[in-house]
Amino acid sequence: MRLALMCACWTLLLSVARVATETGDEKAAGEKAAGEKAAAPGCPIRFKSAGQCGDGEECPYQVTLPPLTIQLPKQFKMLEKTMKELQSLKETVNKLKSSCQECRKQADRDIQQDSGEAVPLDQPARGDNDEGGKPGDRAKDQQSLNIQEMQVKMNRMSSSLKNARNQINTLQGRLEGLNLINMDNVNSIVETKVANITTVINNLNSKCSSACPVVTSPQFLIAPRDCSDYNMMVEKKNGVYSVTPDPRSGTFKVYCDMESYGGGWTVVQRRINGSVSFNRTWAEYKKGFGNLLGEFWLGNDQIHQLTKAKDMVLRIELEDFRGVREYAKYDRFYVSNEFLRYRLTVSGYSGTAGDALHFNKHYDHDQKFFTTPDKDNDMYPSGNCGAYYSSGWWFDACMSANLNGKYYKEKYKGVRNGIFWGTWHNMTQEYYPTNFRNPFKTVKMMIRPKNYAP
Ligand SMILES: [Ca+2]
Repeated sequence: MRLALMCACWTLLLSVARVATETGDEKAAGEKAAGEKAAAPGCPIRFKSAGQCGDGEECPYQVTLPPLTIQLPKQFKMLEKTMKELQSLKETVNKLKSSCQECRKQADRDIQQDSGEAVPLDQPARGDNDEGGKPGDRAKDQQSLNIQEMQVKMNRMSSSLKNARNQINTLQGRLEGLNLINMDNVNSIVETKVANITTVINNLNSKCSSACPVVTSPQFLIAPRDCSDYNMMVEKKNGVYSVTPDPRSGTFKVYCDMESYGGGWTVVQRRINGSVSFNRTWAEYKKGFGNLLGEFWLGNDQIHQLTKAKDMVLRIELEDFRGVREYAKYDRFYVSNEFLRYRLTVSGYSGTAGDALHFNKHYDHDQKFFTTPDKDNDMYPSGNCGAYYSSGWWFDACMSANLNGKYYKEKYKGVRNGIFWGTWHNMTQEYYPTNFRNPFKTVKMMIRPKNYAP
């Protein structure tokens, strides 16, 4: 609540000061001063002495405050409204009361009139036995007629009441009927709609089963994410297929091995004849190079997308020129994106070729970044392993495996920059730089979802 004083009060203070300087003896002077202040325009505050000051007593001055304006919250409007309504109710009640009293008076008057004329109804009917003759018979006849009229009226009223009652009953019946009809309507509408929908669905089903082409599996409606998604096809055939591991990154072609070890393999690298150089730049390894039907690197971006879309296993197939074939399988294989420099995550070895990717604590390719001859992300501080070994790979400092090395068709000496797998069965023979290095005839790196069921 906010109080607003309507007058500027410095004049009041001035007045108090002036009056306080006056002596209490001069009552007239004090009154005059009060008179002056009362006459002052615009300020309704009044200050006047109401008696004489004695020694040690307080002067009996009076202060008359101006009217205050008090602003009340909105809710008080409701109070005002309620009061008004109450007032109008009161008036209505009073009117009703007075009209009631009027009615009562009228009724009393009517009763008095009736009692003056009425005859008890249980008296025998008159006029039939003693016609004419006696004085007052006419009056009696008149009374009898009046009574008959009243009876007729009463009968009419009674029948009217009965009619009204019947009408009320009829209306009540209609109302109930309407309610029932409404519910029935709703039910019937719902039932009709359901029936219609069922019919439509049945029609569609019957049409589809007879006319539509065979839809084998809803998975075919979705773009295959890797070669394993093509496994539902009746004919499992090796070849180039389109995959979409991540719809945002688009579709690209891959070579699918649909025959080896249950099929469903997406091949990420292959060496078969040395027709394609793997001494390539970062940009080339990024988007892939070679020929999907021959030798190729699928591309680091594509490998990232594939290994990100599903948990993948990696299978490496190796064969040397002596006809020895071995494999290494890893239960987990993931390649990060370019921002993380295509870091390799590989673990869970099984196979026959040995775990060359985790050779020992000095040569471990797990969690290593990708390095190319033009981009050094390796662990070797004084040089670029990619440049030294003419390859793009997840070099440590530098390597115990490098499947992207040079393709030698014969054994070679010097820098071990050929395709290399450090746990190969005869590797101890080529330990010294003066010894011959054994080349590999074929290499294949392929991936498949971990939960794949052929
Ligand atoms: Ca380096």
